[in-house]
Amino acid sequence: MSAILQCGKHQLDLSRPHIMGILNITPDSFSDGGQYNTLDAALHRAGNMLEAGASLLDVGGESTRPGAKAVSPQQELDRVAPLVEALVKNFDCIVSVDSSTPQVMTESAALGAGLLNDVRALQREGALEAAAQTGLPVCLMHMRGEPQTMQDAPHYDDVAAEVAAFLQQRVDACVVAGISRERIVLDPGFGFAKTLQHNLELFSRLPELHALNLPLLVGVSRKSMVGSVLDKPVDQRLYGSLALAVMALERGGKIIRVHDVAQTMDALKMFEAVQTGWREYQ
Ligand code: 8Y7
Repeated sequence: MSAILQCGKHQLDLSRPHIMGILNITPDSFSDGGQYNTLDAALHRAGNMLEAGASLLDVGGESTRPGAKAVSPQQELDRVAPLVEALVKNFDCIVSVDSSTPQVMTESAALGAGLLNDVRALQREGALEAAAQTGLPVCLMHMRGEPQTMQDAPHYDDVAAEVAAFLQQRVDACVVAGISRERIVLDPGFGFAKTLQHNLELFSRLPELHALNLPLLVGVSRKSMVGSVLDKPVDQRLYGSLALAVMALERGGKIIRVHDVAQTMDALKMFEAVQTGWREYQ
């Protein structure tokens, strides 16, 4: 596995873990009530996340929350492009674009984005080709069906094995399309077409996904698996999310996708101090 992910003009050193800050601009983004839907507010929030230690910022214009309305490619582009452009202009950071739309991938890359994050693992018509053309790395996430219907009784005989098989199949499709393994990050897709039990089992079996020998991205921040276990609403899921972030790091996760960057950074620093840095404290 390559230790360096070349994200446009930035390099991400994957011998250490990183935090990806979530910068949602969808008006119906579920956990911040859409309050950051203006450009200025998003830039302000971006600056705070970077100051707190985020290595990447994930920008998305389509809500993938179960039951969310679909947006047209043009609407998505109109939401995403101005923010990608402004982030690239104002900050020296890796901008990740959360999109399944070929047009958005192409435009975002031209504007200086550094990573393509696709919850549909480049399965949309034209997505593999568009992503390949950009030369950017891609994050392939596991999901079944579409966000609108994915929570309608998902079934697996063996959730970890089936997620791994799906991801392997998407890696193969990428390689055929000209996206080499050095450009691929994998994500089990917590909360996407999975029951609470599936999510918990998949999380506990995260190390099995290392058999694919590619870096893992984990996104569990404020998700329903935290809410269900704790019986808490979305604004009270920070401590549960931090617990899972540390467990993801322990299980080899390399990029942790979160809303609460500063808090997760403290957890990540403690993990790293124990993991590799203890000699420095002698
Ligand atoms: C994930 C994601 C979301 C995730 C990756 C939310 C866009 C739902 N979750 N992308 N996107 N992995 N790669 O709660 O887990 O943030 S949206």
